[in-house]
Amino acid sequence: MLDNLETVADLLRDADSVAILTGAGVSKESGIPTFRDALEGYWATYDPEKLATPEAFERDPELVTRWYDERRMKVRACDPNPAHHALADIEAALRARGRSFLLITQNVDRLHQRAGSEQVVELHGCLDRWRCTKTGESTTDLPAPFEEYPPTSAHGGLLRPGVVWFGEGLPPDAIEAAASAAQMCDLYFAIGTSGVVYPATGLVMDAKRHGAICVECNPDSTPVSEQFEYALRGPAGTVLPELYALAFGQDQ
Ligand code: BV8
Repeated sequence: MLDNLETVADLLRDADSVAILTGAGVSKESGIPTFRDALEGYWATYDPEKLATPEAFERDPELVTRWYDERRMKVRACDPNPAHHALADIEAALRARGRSFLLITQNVDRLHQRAGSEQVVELHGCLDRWRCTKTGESTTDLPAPFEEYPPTSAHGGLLRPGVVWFGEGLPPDAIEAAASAAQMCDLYFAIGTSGVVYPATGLVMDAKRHGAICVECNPDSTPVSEQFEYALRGPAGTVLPELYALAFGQDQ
């Protein structure tokens, strides 16, 4: 058993309000490479942080929309893994006890929602939603895969992915809900995130400033690991089902 797992399970069972930030590591065991894993195949020579920008789209909309459409199709072919299901189970167990819960994700794959998570805030948008650069209208009702690159809307405008690129502001309602949950919670988790992207990574400082106990779940340490009272050093797909069973298993 991992160090700290029983202690964290006790904290989770007794928490009044829980906020959880997830990153690409939670989807790794679904077969989706993490954001900073070396890109595969054709994309191996590209830096995702350079591709995920308005400048890259401006410079080469065909390249960028191909990359995002390949990721959109890859995600559709993948399924939620035990980490996603355990997070949905934890949410249900806390709700059954009248506790508050928010899942704040940086992920753009919607696997949390496909696993049954309901209280989910998407800080960085999602791969299924694309926006017309001419009208600003966004939709998820799209051919999959696109027939042409860059895809265009019915209004003849270029379609761009409905994600937040580097240098773009996060959806105000999303970051406000996330910051409020971090400030109100008494237990905060960061799961499967490398802790390098802001403002998402900064949420742990909000939680700490307001007295929350903070737990990091990641096989590796991160640049913000010292902000966390507890570390669960293992893969989310193993750690989270064990955490759920220890915290709530007997009562279910
Ligand atoms: C903004 C969508 C301002 C696109 C992404 C301070 C304050 C504010 C901004 C900044 C700041 N400092 C710097 C900035 C600028 C920038 C930033 O943070 N740069 C970094 C690189 C230094 N931030 C921004 O630009 C943000 N915008 O602040 O704008 C503003 C305000 C108003 C008006 C205009 C502008 C926008 C950031 C959003 C960028 N978009 N994604 C896409 O997906 O293509 S971010 C991208 O990184 C992904 O969304 C990803 O989710 C996110 C974070 O990465 P991780 O999820 O952590 O994934 P990663 O691969 O890095 O790590 C995976 C981890 O999992 C690893 O630690 C690994 O050990 C672990 N792991 C592996 N296997 C497992 C596992 N864990 C558990 N279980 C396993 N099995």
